[in-house]
Amino acid sequence: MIADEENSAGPTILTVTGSVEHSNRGPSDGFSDAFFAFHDIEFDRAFAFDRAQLGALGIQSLHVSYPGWPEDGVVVAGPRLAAVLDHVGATGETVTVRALDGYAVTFDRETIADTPAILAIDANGDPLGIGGRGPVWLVLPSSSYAGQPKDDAPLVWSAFHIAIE
Ligand SMILES: Nc1nc2c(c(=O)[nH]1)N[C@H]1C(S)=C(S)[C@@H](COP(=O)(O)O)O[C@H]1N2
Ligand SMILES: [Mo]
Repeated sequence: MIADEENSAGPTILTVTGSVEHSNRGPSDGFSDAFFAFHDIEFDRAFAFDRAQLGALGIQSLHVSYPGWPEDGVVVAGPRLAAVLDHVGATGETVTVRALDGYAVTFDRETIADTPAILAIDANGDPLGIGGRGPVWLVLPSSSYAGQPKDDAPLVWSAFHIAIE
C-alpha cells in the first residue's frame, strides 16, 4: 500500500476521496477494492479511516429524534463531520456521503461543516456494525441547516464513503 501518513491499523470503515489535501492510501485497485469497483468508485488517492482513527478526532455525542423513531430518540457518538473534513483537508464544494446500499446524499461543504453533524460509530452505547446502521451513520439534529428535510432523509446509515467534489 502506498501511504503518506497515518495508516489504518484496523479494517477501514470509511474512505474519503476526491478533493482532499491529505491522503494515507494510493489509487483504487480493480481487484482488491472490489466493493468500490462495484459502486464504480475510482480514485488516485484517498484517506482511509478505521474506528480508532475516527475516534481520535474527538468523540461528540448527540441525542436526536425524528418522526417514526423510538420514543426516547437515539444517543449517537462519533467525530464531527467537520473534524473529518478538516483532517483530510477537504477543499471541494460538495460532500457526498454514500452508503453500502448505494443511497447517497450530497451536501454543500461549507453548509454541512457549519452544522453539528457527526459521523456516528456508536448508538446508545453500542458500536455500530454492518447489518445495523454501521459502520458509520451520518447524524445531525433537526433544523441544522436551511432547507433541511423534516424527516431523517439526510441521515445516511451504513455509510462507508465520502466523496469531496
Ligand atoms: N443507507 C441508507 N440510508 C438512508 C436511506 C436508505 O435507503 N439507505 N433512506 C433515507 C431516508 S429517505 C430516510 S426517510 C431515513 C429513514 O429511512 P429508513 O426508514 O429506510 O431507515 O434514512 C435515510 N437514510
Ligand atoms: Mo425517506
